[in-house]
Amino acid sequence: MLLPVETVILRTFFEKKNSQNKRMTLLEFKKSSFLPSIELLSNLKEDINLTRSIFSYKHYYVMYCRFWDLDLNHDMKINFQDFQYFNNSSLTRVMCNKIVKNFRSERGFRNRKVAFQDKSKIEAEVDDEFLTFGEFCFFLLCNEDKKKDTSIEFWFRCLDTDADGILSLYELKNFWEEQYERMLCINFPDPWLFDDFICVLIDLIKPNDPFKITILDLKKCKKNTELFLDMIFDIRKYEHHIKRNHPEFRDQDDIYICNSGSNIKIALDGWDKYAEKSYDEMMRVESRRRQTSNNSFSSNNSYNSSQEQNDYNLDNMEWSSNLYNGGWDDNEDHQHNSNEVVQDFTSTQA
Ligand SMILES: [Ca+2]
Ligand SMILES: [Ca+2]
Repeated sequence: MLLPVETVILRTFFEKKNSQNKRMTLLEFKKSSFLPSIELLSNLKEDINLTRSIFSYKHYYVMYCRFWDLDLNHDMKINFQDFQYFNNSSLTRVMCNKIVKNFRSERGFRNRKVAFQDKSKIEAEVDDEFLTFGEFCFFLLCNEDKKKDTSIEFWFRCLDTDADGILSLYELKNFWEEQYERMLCINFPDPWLFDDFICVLIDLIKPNDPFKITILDLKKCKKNTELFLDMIFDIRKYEHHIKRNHPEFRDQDDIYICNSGSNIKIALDGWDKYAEKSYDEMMRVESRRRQTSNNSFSSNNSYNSSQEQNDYNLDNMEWSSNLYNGGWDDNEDHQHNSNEVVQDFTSTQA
């Protein structure tokens, strides 16, 4: 199966500077975590799933499940319609559209280069708008690790719609308008007007020129850049930032781990934290499903699998129906895929 290999390659490239360049120099390869990860594998005394290296099967599994959730017809492509349902429709439509279009342009550029060298390799699908598995994984890493340079470059390319290297007020307003509408739609507490948002943004980023935000401005203060990005196009993550102001929520939300042979606790962040949480959630759902099916078999318990799926997706339904006028009702297939793939995975592990 090539997909786990693809994620290892992709994660190696994700770490390097200028990740848009799909070639790696020897120096970049030596600086990457590929060789240390290989060394770790050769000395590994514990389950590979307990590591958080680029070879973690658990991390691959989370990526694959999230992809499977959205790829309804399982043709290994996520089209724009399906992509809008990512993370309970958390991203604005305008941003989803921009992400899909940017990947299409990059794919088209690569294909044109290949076609120039070898005309027999022209791909007919060059103009289609979809994400491949590798593109989706790259997006997922950028979405969960917004403080990394690669992610900031990715999101900057999306926001800088005229590609002049500057985020203008006009561009920011185009993205903000939909986010503001969504806040009103779900009765978000204290939605910001655009002028207030810009004042907050300037306080957060402190650009050299308040009317021209550059990528260097964003890279200077990565933590605040993450908040700015979530504020402008990701309503669930923005809400999460607000909730984390409460100590009780923070205590519940934080995840700590101890490396093997050490009692020192390390707080997980970014992609590592997301992967850990997602995996636990999937395993919990699967465990409850198995318990339920055992109970049903032995005592005709009335608690059934559809109720199980509703537990898992209740949050999805509330958000999405508010945001997109009941979109889940028309697309309820989106709610069932994770359970299917969890079953597949656990049966292959058994
Ligand atoms: Ca598909
Ligand atoms: Ca621009």
